[in-house]
Amino acid sequence: MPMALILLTAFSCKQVKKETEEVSEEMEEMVDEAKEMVEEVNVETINFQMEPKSGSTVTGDVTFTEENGVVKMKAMLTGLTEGEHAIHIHEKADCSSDDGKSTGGHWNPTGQPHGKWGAEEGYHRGDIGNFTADAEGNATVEFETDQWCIGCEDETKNIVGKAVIVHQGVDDFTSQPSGAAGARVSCTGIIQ
Ligand SMILES: [Cu+2]
Repeated sequence: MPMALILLTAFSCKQVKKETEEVSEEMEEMVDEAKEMVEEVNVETINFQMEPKSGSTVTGDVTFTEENGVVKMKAMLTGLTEGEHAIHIHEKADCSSDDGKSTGGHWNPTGQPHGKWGAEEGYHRGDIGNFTADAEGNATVEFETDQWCIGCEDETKNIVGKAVIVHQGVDDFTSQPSGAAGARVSCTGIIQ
């Protein structure tokens, strides 16, 4: 083989190898991009403004985000009295009445007794619990669970069509069926 041909062969082999590497890098990038797109599609976020009830001034902003089978709730509330208050999911997305009672009782699709979230004796799927408002009447409530979903087929998990209710009082986790948490001071329907 003449020297020039040997060199040329060696060069083109190198070139092919380099191109192959470039192509596989490009493919990896495309796969990563596709994965990111799928993740974005799987994240669902819904947001609501809470309205005052029972003569209160309690308003707020509630966001539910579902990602990988877990729903996170974040409620930012203002206009509360300082101290502890209950927050629940109630069964109907109807905040039309002045006292918030148009939302019905606690959302309890599994027919359990009222209780503290996670209690062995049972609890409602809407039994979020209590939170504390500061001296300015503000509170941020964060909660997450895989026992809820946003708009899925499983009616024991689907929070759409229900309501978020903030109470003036504290949930004692024992009084049936509502925890004796007093007046409903803020309300929003969870409507997709
Ligand atoms: Cu309640």
